[in-house]
Amino acid sequence: MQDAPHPATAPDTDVSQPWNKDNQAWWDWYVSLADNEGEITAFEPAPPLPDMPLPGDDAVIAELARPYPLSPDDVAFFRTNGFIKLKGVFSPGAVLKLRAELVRQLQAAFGTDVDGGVQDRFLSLEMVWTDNPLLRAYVLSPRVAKICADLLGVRAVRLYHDNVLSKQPGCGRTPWHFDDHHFPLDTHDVVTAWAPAQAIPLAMGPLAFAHPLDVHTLVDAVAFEKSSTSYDRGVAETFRRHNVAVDETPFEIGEVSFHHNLSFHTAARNRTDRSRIVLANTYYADGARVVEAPTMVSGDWQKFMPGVGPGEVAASPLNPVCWPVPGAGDE
Ligand SMILES: O=C(O)CCC(=O)C(=O)O
Repeated sequence: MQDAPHPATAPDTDVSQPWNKDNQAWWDWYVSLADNEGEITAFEPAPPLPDMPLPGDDAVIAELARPYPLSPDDVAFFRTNGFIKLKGVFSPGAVLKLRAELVRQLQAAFGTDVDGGVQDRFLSLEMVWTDNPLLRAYVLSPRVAKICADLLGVRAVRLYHDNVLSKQPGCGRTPWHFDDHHFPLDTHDVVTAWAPAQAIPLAMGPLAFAHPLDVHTLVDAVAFEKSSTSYDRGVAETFRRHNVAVDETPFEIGEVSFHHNLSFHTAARNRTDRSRIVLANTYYADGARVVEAPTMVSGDWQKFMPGVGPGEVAASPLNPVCWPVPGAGDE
């Protein structure tokens, strides 16, 4: 007979309770689950931001509505690998404008100079689109949402939520995970558009993807542990043992990645002197329902779909259809 685990060392795997703090507290908890070795002793200078005038709002809004030339090879790559990085989704001007607005929002929310040196933290803001017309154009962008619908092969996608993510200089790794764990939706037709608000060199911690998509099955047996780095270490060790390929490459300005909710991903520490600011928006196939039993790993999900309960269709006023554009005759 096997010994029962000692209570002091038993893994802490029960995530069945709801998350009862805010979204920033969720991220503070989540990044604490990453394995980080050693101190960062020297910070690399980040590449300079492009020196150019910011475009006007109307020009950016028009750009964000124009279709992107997605090829059949792009779609095939995404379906095999669970992610794709596409260059030129945003113009350099649209990226600079996004960064300026996100820095303003982060500074207002956290009362700190977001670009002012080492702060070690992973800052997050959500629901920035509801009362900010410029950010709404980025979050509800027909250009981005059509890419998501075409990658998934679905007719219509809704917004799950927006997510402003600022990995401050000195902040540690993002632990290995897949988003199926996070989003309480009963579908796998879910994709996140991860849009950097500057170029991201390797030293800044670009999002990195294990591939092909089905490598998630290799780590099904790794138990998620909510108060240690053991899940992150278990996934990394399993991927190493199976020689799983990982795409960890820089993002050029305007490049956006798209990942499926079964795609395993991670991001390295930010070893540069500038915050790594990203707008990560998640979209899902219209018609999806909320799962019966969301967990604490789904964080503040009710804030993103108010009034929608477990088992119900996820279609609150905060989950608009982003593609096809409502009222544009393509519905
Ligand atoms: O920005 C990061 O480091 C993590 C983001 C992420 O995991 C996601 O958007 O799915």
